[in-house]
Amino acid sequence: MFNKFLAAGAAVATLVTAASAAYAGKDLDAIRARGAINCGVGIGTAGFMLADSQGKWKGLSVDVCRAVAAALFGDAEKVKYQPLTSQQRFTALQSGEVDMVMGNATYTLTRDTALGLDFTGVFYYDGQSFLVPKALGVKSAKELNGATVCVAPGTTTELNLADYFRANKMTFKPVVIEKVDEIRAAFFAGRCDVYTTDASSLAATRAANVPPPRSFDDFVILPEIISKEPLGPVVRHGDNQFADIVRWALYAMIEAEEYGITSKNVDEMLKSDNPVIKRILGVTPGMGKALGVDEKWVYNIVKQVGNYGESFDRNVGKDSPLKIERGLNKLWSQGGLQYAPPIR
Ligand SMILES: N[C@@H](CCC(=O)N[C@@H](CS)C(=O)NCC(=O)O)C(=O)O
Repeated sequence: MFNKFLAAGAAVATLVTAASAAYAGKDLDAIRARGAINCGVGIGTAGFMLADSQGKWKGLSVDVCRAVAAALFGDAEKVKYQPLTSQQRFTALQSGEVDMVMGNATYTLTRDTALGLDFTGVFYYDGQSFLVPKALGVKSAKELNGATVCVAPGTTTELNLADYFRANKMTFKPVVIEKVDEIRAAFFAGRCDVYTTDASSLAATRAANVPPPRSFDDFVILPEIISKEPLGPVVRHGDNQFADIVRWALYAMIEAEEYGITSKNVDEMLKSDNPVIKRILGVTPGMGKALGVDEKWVYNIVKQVGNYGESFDRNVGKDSPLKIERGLNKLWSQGGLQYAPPIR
């Protein structure tokens, strides 16, 4: 009787091994051989993805690339950043120029299917809004009939803009510009009345890009959020194991926040008696093996990058110039939408 169960167990074990071998794809092999991840990011948005004066990339989006590198190589520095415009990003991913795109890519059905890509989660729940000069005296997006609107091509922004104006029986004149720094320059030079994109990007633009003598207070973000923009990491179809690593690197940041594991206390947490924490940090082995990375993968992410809340606060939240509220990006246990499936 017992032997029967053992035999059945052995058969399952063989199946599992065969399945994981089949999923180890060529992208992951190439990344391992190269010793670094090629991460596509934006051109430059404060708090999310911006190279400093030393050329070091920083931000909440950048931290997800770093987390993937920490999981894969035990070293968050093993990333090569490739700045891409909204028009270039998905082609660069399809052609293999980058392994993942980590910026402000909205998770949509067509991108996830017809474009041959896979979204692995949502690192920031965003929505589209409008930035206007305060001097315009506009208080609501409903007052924008006839406005000239600066917008980037190849974006959900462009599509939502048309839908919103049509639905509200208003007209607008689009000024379509590919590079984000040129859009901002056009907007601040008055070539358009309004700049529309994700509210996060508008907050960054308002906090970091207003040319003097005007400042933050001379601009307002209108209250309407006209769309859902769940921003996620994106990979190509075809390498499930790499997709899994990208997916779980972000979940690990979120799960670490939920369990109170921070970059400051992670060494202390290694001594925790909590079985969940022991499993997350690899003190009880198994999770690393299942994912095909070192058992210390979450430890390395949290130690080198921080948990999701730490990264949020430091880059875009209360400890940053942007001061964005956590809002929808609070953990589910605090009324938000950030929810990681269990690491078990
Ligand atoms: N969530 C939108 C993103 C829109 C987008 O990429 N906007 C550009 C131009 S406004 C941007 O913010 N780029 C930031 C950067 O390149 O740093 C989408 O996926 O289409």
